[in-house]
Amino acid sequence: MNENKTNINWYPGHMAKAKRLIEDDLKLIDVVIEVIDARIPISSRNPDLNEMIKNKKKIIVLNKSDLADDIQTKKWKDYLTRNDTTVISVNALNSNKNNELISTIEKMMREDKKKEIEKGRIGKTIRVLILGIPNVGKSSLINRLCNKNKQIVGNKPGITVKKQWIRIEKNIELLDTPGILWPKFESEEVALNLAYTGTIKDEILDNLEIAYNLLKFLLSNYRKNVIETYKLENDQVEELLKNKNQLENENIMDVMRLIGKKRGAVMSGGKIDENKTANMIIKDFRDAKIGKITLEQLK
Ligand SMILES: Nc1nc2c(ncn2[C@@H]2O[C@H](COP(=O)(O)OP(=O)(O)OP(=O)(O)O)[C@@H](O)[C@H]2O)c(=O)[nH]1
Ligand SMILES: [Mg+2]
Repeated sequence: MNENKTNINWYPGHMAKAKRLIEDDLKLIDVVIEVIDARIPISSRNPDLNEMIKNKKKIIVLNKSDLADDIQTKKWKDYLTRNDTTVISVNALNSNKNNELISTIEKMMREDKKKEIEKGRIGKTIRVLILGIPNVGKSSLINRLCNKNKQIVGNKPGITVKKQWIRIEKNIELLDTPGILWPKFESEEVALNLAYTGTIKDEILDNLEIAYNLLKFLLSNYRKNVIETYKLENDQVEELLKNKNQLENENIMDVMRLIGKKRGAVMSGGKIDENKTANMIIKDFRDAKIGKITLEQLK
């Protein structure tokens, strides 16, 4: 990313505040659901939260699995499963995994419930904390689980601004929370992954640079998808990428301009509108128009 943009403030004050508010409620929580993005299972895990939730029962929800590569999602599911962590892949816009998620919560709490009953307490509410980075689908998941559009959702980060309890079954309550990032990303790769998927506000990013890096990844890992989506000629793309007379990044920009031309992103005078093309590629990726793509891949 260029220098001006690397110093962007993607950890606004409300995130630090949200983290403190969640910490206040932790003692009430029985189970933590960490919602992550199936397209970026590592970059979408907030390292700051591990310490906070280390003694809790955990479920990892690999959300947006409808947008991710199915083979990769299966691999990530196995990779992330632990003794104390169950992993479920879902599409929060579709309710067919609701029962699996609710029965997993109930199964995890079975022993505790038995103890409560022995003590003469019946019907204790199970309290579940929903955590995750912005725009990952926390509120959408809650809406599916309660079969109502109770929570406001939206395709940009920072939609939920306060924590809120929502009862989904007679004895299960969920706590929706604002998406939280961490103050310093470990690498440029993590920052880019979060930018591609719409976790960081688009207004503070350099879209041309984001689209360039995304296209570079797609051309190495999902070239066939790119060629089919934009109806390009394989030979022409190969030739542009092999051009030794200029730097590799210019070769990739040539492919981007070719895509712009194909899609009619042309300015008066015939020059390709690079910004428009960049925004289109980012949008096509987010809408899965280029296919089901996982950005962090397991072998
Ligand atoms: N395709 C797809 N889109 C999803 C899925 N889950 C959520 N979305 C979309 O992702 C966007 C963000 O969803 P939200 O539920 O608002 O995300 P959030 O995690 O609550 O975001 P914040 O409140 O900003 O932290 C919305 O446009 C949803 O429609 C999913 O599984 N698949
Ligand atoms: Mg939300």
